[in-house]
Amino acid sequence: MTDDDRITLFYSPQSRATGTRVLLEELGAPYDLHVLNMKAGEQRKPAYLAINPLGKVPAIRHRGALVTEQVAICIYLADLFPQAGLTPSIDDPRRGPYLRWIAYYAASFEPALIDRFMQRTPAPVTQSPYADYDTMLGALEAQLSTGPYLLGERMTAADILWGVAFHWTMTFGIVPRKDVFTRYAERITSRPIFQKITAADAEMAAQHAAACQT
Ligand SMILES: N[C@@H](CCC(=O)N[C@@H](CS)C(=O)NCC(=O)O)C(=O)O
Repeated sequence: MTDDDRITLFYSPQSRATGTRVLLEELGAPYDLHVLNMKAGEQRKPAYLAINPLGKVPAIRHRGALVTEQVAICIYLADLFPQAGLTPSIDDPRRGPYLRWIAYYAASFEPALIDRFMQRTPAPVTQSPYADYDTMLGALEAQLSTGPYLLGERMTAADILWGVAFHWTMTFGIVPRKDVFTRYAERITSRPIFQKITAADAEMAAQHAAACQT
C-alpha cells in the first residue's frame, strides 16, 4: 500500500458525502478526509471549484484521478475492493440489475425528489426522465418488497447508497415512511458503521456551525 493508494474524500458532514464515507468504511478502504465547511461556503471558493466545478460533494481523488457524482463513486469504490463482497462481479447475473438500480438513483430518483421538494410541476410523463413520481417510487417499492436487499439476500454497495438515501429523504418528509422503505433503511442505518459516521457527522457539523459564529 503506497500513499497514492489512499483515497481522498472531499467531504462535508450531513450531506450526500456521508453515504460515500459509510461505503468507504464498509469496504475497509484506506482514506483521508478533505473537509469543507459548507456552512461557511467553502465549497464555492475557487480552491474547491478547481476540483469540482459544480461545488458539490462527494468527490474523491485516487491515484491522481478525480471522480465526482455519488453513483460513479459508489461503483468505482465497490469495484476497487471486490474482496469486501459488495459488488457483483462482471459475469454475475446480478451485475446488470446492480448497475440498473445505482443508475436509477441519479437518473430517476433524484430528479423526481427535487421536483417534489421544490413543489414544481413535473414535465409530462413522456418528457420527464422518471415518468412520474408515483410510478418511479412504485417501481422501487416493488423491487424492495422482494428483499431483504435490493438484489435479494446479499447486501451490495447499491444498498448503502439507497439505505442512506431513504433515511434522509424520509427524515425530510420527501419520501413517505412506508413500512417497506423504513425496514429497508433500518437494515443500513442500524449497522455500527452508519451509527459511528452519524455521530462523527453531528460533532463535525456542530464545529462547523460554531466556526461560523466566531
Ligand atoms: N450530482 C451530485 C450532487 C451532489 C450534491 O448535491 N451535493 C450537495 C450536498 S448534499 C452539495 O455539495 N451542495 C453544496 C452546494 O451546492 O453548495 C452527486 O450525485 O454527487
